[in-house]
Amino acid sequence: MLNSIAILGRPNVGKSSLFNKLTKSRNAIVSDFSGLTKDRNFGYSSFKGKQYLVVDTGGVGSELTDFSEAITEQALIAAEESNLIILLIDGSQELTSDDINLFEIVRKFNKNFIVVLNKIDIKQRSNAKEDLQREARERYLKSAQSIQEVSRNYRSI
Ligand SMILES: Nc1nc2c(ncn2[C@@H]2O[C@H](COP(=O)(O)OP(=O)(O)O)[C@@H](O)[C@H]2O)c(=O)[nH]1
Ligand SMILES: [Mg+2]
Repeated sequence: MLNSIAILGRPNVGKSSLFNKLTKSRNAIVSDFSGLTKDRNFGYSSFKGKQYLVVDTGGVGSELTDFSEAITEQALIAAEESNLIILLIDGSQELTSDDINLFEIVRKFNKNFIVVLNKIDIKQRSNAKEDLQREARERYLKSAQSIQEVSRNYRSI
């Protein structure tokens, strides 16, 4: 079966941009307005001779809109069905409680995931990376999980 990668994150962090980059397409609508990606969006990517199914999802966050529940449900289905979750964070902004909640949700899937900080080209850098590392350390220890698990699941930052 094809390995699949699900891209999750709150609205506007750049999920669809990353999807287009990975699939070398313009299939996903990229926009400054949040909430445009409502359903899952599928594409293919190849890397080192292997093919991957890439799944773009709608933004998950606490802001309630007409479709937010359905969007969240679709995103979680994509995560559930994937072999790897990319949790995308906007590195130009400070970490939000929605980022942290999503981090917890993704972690609980108990599958491989990587956290990717996006928008690092924007000059005004934030403390997102450091805060995320601290949150991860504190939460893992609080929930009595081993540090080893941190390094296995929590690879990229
Ligand atoms: N500066 C900068 N802008 C980005 C980057 N990635 C995405 N964007 C912009 O952020 C906005 C939201 O991107 P989009 O891919 O639609 O985010 P999504 O809602 O998470 O799918 C768009 O205006 C993108 O052009 C990045 O790496 N750097
Ligand atoms: Mg999108």
